Amino acid sequence: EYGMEKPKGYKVSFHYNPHVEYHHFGSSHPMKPWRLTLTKQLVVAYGLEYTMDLFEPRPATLDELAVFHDREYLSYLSRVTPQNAQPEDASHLAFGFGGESNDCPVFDGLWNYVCLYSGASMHAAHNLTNKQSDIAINWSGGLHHAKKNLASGFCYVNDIVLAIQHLLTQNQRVLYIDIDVHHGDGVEQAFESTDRVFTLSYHKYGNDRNGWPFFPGTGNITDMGPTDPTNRGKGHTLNIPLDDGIDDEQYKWLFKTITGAVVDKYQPNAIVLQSGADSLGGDRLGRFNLNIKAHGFCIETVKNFGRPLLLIGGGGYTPRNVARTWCHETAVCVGANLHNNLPTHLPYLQAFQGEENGGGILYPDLHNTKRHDNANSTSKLQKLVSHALDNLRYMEG
Ligand code: TV1
Ligand code: CA
Ligand code: ZN
Repeated sequence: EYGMEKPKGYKVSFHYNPHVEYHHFGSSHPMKPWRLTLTKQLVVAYGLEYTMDLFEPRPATLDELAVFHDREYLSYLSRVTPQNAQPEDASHLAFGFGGESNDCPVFDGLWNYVCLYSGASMHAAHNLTNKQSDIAINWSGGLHHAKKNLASGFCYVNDIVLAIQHLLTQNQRVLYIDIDVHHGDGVEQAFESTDRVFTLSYHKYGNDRNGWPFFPGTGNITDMGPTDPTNRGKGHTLNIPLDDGIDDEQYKWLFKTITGAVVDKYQPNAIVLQSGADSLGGDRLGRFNLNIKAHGFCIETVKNFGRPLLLIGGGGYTPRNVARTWCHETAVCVGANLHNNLPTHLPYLQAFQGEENGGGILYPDLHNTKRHDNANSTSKLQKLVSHALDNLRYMEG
């Protein structure tokens, strides 16, 4: 109990197909797959590749994606190209492509891109079920908004749902935790009617001063999934709505308290952790004020529960800080400490030089890069925690 024993060494695997990097959503689109290039470069430069098993997974097949998604949707997704797309077409819009926001554009190689990131999450899940790994990592996945017949919020195929479905073949109970700044609505919805998956999402919730909800607009504390007592999924959804500017100490306390209570009560056989890096301070789309080590504290906390862990990426729109965070979290998994000075043999070191904040270092102070005043008072957070713990009582039965 008090740290007399040697810390357990975990077997960690890294699942990554470098072809994902070559895909572009469009120059003005905030989702930049090249943040994955930067992440891999940092991981290699720090020598972390020698501490894990590396895999280059093949793309998923249409049949594999059809375990969750509708075939009509997949058939459209697999055929649509920038050349043949009919932006005004009713099914194009109904499947979530294009539209006014253009959150989900049709770009060259789209089908290949979705098969690559999904294949990596499924391969990682396989490694956990054959017990080849204790922790399996796929930074290219985590696309939590996709629905079975709908692209939404930069997500076309829900690799998380597919990975959890695989884990359910060998595990009675899977816990899903989501620290992306956005609500993990697609995963929540996919498993709303089962007690074999518990979904827990921390996110920004609420309207801006013009009355627009923060995307996707769902996930209030009272949003607990089905309320019908005959529904097996009742009480197996927990949402933690947060306000702008939450800081390291608040988030760490909240995360430890609530996640700890969920694990105690639910006793999951495996955990899936979506580690969206848009909850960092200074993110282009996010509103929180977290530093890299506070974000990494969540990964460390979950690792210490000692259950098979699938760690996946997600959002993150300030590419260098995304790479820093996911490199740090890879190190957390293998139990390594990284030097704050970036390795001098880093091929992309130039990319990390001369930044306004944090040039040449791994752990810049992100608090002041883009100020969001902290609208989370201690008393509001205390009420939120007691409401959350109260919600857990609906789980039984
Ligand atoms: C094209 C070009 C698309 C520039 C989208 C920001 C863009 C956004 C763009 C954008 C943008 C959103 C909405 C509005 C709903 C729409 C990976 C009423 C500068 C997991 C997805 C956020 C987050 C979607 C994904 C959101 C994830 N924000 N520039 N779009 N309509 N969409 O608000 O959870 O991180 O912003
Ligand atoms: Ca979230
Ligand atoms: Zn997000």
